[in-house]
Amino acid sequence: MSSFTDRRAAPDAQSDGAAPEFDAIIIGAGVTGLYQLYRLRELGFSVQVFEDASGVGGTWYWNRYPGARFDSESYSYAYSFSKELLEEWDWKEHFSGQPENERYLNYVADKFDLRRHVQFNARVASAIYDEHDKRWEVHIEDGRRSRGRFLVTAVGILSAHYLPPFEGLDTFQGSWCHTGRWPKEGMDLAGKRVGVVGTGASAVQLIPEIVDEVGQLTVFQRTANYCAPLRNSRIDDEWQRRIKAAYPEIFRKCSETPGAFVHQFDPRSAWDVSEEERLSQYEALWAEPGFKKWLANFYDIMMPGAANEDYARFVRDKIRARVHDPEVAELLVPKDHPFGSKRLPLESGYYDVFNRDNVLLVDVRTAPIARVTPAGLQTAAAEYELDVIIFATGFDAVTGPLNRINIIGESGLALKDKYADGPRSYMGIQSAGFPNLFTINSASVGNFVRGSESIVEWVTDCIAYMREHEYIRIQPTPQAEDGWREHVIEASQNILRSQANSWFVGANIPGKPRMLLTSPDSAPVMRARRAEVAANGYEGFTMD
Ligand code: N01
Repeated sequence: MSSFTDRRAAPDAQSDGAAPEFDAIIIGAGVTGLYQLYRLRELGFSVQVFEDASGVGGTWYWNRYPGARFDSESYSYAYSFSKELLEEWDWKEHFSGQPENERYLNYVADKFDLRRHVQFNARVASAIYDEHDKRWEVHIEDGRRSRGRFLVTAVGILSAHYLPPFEGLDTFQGSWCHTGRWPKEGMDLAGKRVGVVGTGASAVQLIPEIVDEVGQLTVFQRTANYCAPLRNSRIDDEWQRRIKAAYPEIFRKCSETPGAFVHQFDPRSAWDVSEEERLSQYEALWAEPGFKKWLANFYDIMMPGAANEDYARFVRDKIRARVHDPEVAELLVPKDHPFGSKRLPLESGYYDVFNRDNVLLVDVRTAPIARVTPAGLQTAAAEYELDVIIFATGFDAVTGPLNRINIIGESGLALKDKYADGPRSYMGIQSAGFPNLFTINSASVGNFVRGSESIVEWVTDCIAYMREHEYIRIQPTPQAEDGWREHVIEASQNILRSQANSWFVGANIPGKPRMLLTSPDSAPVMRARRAEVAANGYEGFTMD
């Protein structure tokens, strides 16, 4: 089968000093990278994947903190491309945990013989576009190099972990880690005085899992979150049969919903029904597992306005009812952002933790963390002695993992300079001046697996189209890119995801420009938009 490389340098050419050549280089062997590799290889392209970790899995490799698990139904997070895989794999829990998710991705890598295309422990330092040869040259930190006609960054949206630059961390006498870089060998927490900084989805999963093991737990909270019960359970044989029979229906449902989740909004407004009926629906959904209470509720709850605030009141009361000490309860009740404006953490015993004698909640909004000391953490009000500090402080989302690689396009333009005022791309997929670079991590919406599958398929079709028509270079026109940026800025003004200071808009990272980092459009709209662009001969892109 013909490919784009002319084989001047065969894939094993490293020994004579020349960089091996491939049709495509993929950065990342997580959910998206593995599928992109599978698809391109299926079409006969030569592909090299570079992965920083020692194994596959991406998010599910790095986030091995106790309690890490899917917050969407496991079966809605499965790859849909292989009926055989769907048939073979038994999800053990409705919301599957990190160890099983990592096992699943390893199973996929083995089943489809993907591993031999992946170089592990290979952190990409830079990717430089060679304008003369029209190829990307990728440099690994340890000196390895490879060249590819196409470069696909499957680096995830929440992979660049963020550690606030607290002074004094190097003086701390205890041990510390970030949830997104939890050590493979685990952390020794038994009987220790443990501090957790942050109360986002990671901390909300972690805290109830470790509370029995630690001696004393101190939670440093800057912003209270709305959290709802996960209600996880094992999948029994009968459920397993039902899931397997329902896969086509599950994927069809996901393809129709705004966030590609399995739940569909109630088409009624919260005000279409009586107060009694409204409350009864709130209660009924609250008793259900997963995101139903968020994504199967009255449609206007997920829009800024009165219905959203009505539901926020309901959730606040649910929190108050769980926490015995009214002062602690009030601290845990969010009041400064709308419900659903951040990704809703799903909890399993989170609020009950704060009823225990060995748990202390520290408000670092009124008395911020000033520094790390040799003995613990110093806030503006007091010093807290700790043996272990766990930073559950989030991620430099979407653009962070790209900016940590030195990506240089045409005329020496650095992607991080181009992104200095927020991302500049066409549909999140490509950026002008960076030919043949597909930033697929930036284009996903909602349920990550569902979202990324369709992007991978679009990129694969695009590369196949180029081969068929003998094009060797694609990039968006500056006009298409400007139009997309204007659209993102305008359309994101009035959606919930822009209303809080979260990673959605880069507001969790000091100094990062505030802009919606993913598409403001729903998953079906994005899919239709991409399909139309392709059907019109890749309108908005130039190919030569
Ligand atoms: O990170 P976060 P996360 N001083 O950014 C606090 C996905 N996810 O890792 O809110 C004190 O939400 C910060 O405080 P504030 C999911 O999409 C999915 O928890 O900025 N505190 C906040 O409390 C999620 O949205 C699953 O005021 C500081 C916390 O650190 C995304 O990952 C599970 C601070 C960071 O919360 C990120 O979640 C877990 C400072 N200087 C995560 N700096 C699933 O279930 C930061 N904080 C699939």
